[in-house]
Amino acid sequence: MTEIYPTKIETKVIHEGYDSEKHSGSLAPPIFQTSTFTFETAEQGEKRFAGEEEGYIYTRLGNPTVTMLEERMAALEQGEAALAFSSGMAAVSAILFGLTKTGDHILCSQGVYGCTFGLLEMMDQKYKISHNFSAMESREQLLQALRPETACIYVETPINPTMKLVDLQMIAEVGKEKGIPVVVDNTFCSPYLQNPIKFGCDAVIHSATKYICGHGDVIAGIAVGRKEFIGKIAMTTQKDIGGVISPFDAWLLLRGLKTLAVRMDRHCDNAAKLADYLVSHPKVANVFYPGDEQNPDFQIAQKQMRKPGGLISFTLNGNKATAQAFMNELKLIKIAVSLGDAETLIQHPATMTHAVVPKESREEMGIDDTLLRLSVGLESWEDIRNDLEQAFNHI
Ligand code: LCS
Repeated sequence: MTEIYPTKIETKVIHEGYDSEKHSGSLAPPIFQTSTFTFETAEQGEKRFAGEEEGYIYTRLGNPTVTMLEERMAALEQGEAALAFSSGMAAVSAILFGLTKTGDHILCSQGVYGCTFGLLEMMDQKYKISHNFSAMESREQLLQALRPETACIYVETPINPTMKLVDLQMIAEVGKEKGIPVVVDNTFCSPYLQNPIKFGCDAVIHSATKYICGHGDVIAGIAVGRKEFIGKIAMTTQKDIGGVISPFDAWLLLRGLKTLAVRMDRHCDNAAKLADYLVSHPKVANVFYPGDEQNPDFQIAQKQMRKPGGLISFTLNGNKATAQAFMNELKLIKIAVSLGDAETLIQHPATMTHAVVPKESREEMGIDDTLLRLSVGLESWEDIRNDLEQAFNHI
């Protein structure tokens, strides 16, 4: 189908990976709600297990509805192959365990999602796979942070929740020179805003729970990369640890993806207006938004992101109690973790998503006690602003 027409991402999110002609003309993809697949003969079963014949075996090893999602995601991220998981963390852990062994080292961006931090700590304590963090602000700084045993460069950009950026092209070039795979968690952008593989990175991870789903009703993850690498993950960490997605959740993601482009445009337009509002608000100390021309990462955003995204972090003049009081005054905006939903959500990273990170490490990452993260939703931006305004008036 790719050869016939869909070339632009707005079209691919709707059509890629599904051909209604092969499914009785059903416009919506069927849900293959089955755990296993029958073989015509014992010999056919033997061949499928031996990898000598194409075909499904058991849903932990593959399922047609899941394949549709994987093909769509591979195309959207400009990768060769994709794998769907039961959560973003299942994807992160499958890739990190797949790339490392005892004695190896992982070099991370200056900040990662709290549970990724927890996973890295566990890998260090239980399996002696070490890690450290680098701001990766220049080629020299990155080269200095690498070790002979570095087996993976792991990057979030924008970083959750500080919104700092990492130059993907620079990292990919260093990774290639040194023969170290570069893995990018692209959750904050979705494939509509940023495609790390295009810049030379090796693999992309998503918490599909967020923009890919878009409706706050699924927990899921995706990994995209070269066919050989993804095939190896499928047959090792994914198959044997088993964090696979259900066919129904894969179907919900296929449905959510159809509106990804229009949703992202609205998230981004709303966020740009609200960032302007927050920057000029006297009760706001700092705004962290890659579309702000004063942001030190503005040039990187221009280079690698289609638009600056739907997330804004900001600090308040005051302390933790001020931040919590502000949240408690909000009426339309919901206090919740997660992001990328239709509803505008606000959370307090120091006590929520990044509470597992020790205070000292949180401060190194730039997570202040007054830092709030706003996931701008699809509502009228004026209604969101009015809610923020009335809450500011109460603190
Ligand atoms: N990577 C990033 C950048 C994330 O933000 C998250 C979840 C994950 C991976 C893990 O994905 P999950 O297993 O939850 O699908 N981030 C969350 C957040 O910021 N608030 O709640 C969850």
